[in-house]
Amino acid sequence: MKIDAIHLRELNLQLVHPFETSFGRTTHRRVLLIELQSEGLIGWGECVAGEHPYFSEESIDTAWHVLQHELAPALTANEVEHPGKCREIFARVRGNRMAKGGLENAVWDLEAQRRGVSLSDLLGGTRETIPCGVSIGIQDTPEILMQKIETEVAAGYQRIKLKCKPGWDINILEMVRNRWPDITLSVDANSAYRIRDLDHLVQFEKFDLLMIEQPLWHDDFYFHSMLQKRLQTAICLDESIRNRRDALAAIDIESCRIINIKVGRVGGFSEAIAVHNVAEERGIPVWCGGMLETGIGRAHNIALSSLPNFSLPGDVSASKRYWKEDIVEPEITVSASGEITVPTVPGRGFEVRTDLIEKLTVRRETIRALELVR
Ligand code: OSB
Ligand code: MG
Repeated sequence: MKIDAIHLRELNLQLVHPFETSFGRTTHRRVLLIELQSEGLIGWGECVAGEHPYFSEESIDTAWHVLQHELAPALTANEVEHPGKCREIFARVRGNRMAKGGLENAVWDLEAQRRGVSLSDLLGGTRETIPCGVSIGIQDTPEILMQKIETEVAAGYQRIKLKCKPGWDINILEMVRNRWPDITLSVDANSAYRIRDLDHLVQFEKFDLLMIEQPLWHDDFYFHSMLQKRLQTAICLDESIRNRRDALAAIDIESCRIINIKVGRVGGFSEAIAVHNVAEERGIPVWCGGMLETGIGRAHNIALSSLPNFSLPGDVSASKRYWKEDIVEPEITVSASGEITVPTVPGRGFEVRTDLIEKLTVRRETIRALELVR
């Protein structure tokens, strides 16, 4: 396929509820969307880099820079026979995986339309529906948290994940387990603990958690492996897993027993599929993480979650938990049994509301293919 033009846009969107993790609170999202124009079709991608480089080294501003000056020019200068070729085209740019992922996924989005197949089919998906969980942030009071859990359990979500940090952990888990002894529960620390907290973390065992996500350093395997040896509860790695080789290393030294796959964190669908496959070969279940995406990133997460080894409920939930008005139509909804139906129509299966996007755009840039090289 020939890419004629790449449009970058920044949207400013207010979250319905602020989202707080151990590294900070988000009230608004600055969303970087990528629109690919190719032979009369339009592919969309969402770069999930945050407002600040707190979850990873990237931020929306670094991603914008790398997309505009490196990745988009490289893509328009190349013939792309298959979206899987993007990794090679982007290879000389080190890191910057969220920038790469946003662009690569737009190519997959386009390719699904070109071939007239669903994005799920193109990626190798097999599930008709995906199981959904929710990630609930740190709240101002435990009472507000209890209310939120009640709402989400009543909505049918299959797994509740609580953000935790020192001072918002054992006390909170006691309260939650007293009220809901049987729900599937997990925690995500986003690297809030150190190995010196080992005895403290061992106390999490009594809450019968499905997993403890990324308790230690964001770039660590070794100390997670030490910790996993001391815990019955499974450790799940998020931040630490950047690619297939990381997944292999983490599995081999038993740093984790579960892996969270975020397509942006690993640099796009190709690498996400590679992580999925290596985990599947070694009997390690995976689930799809979220980054407070709009409907575009969410549609892509749904397609990815339809692969066979995504056997645990993910953090992919309904649009209305994040946005008053989502930028896709229909918006993403979750059934009373906590499932999302995977679209079977060609492409991503959710139409992009370009009028609304136009209204929300605060910054834009276009990179065109050079006619000379054609
Ligand atoms: O660690 O999974 C995380 C949001 C922003 C950054 C990191 C994380 C999260 C979430 C939210 O947990 C998941 C979602 O609801 O999109
Ligand atoms: Mg996480």
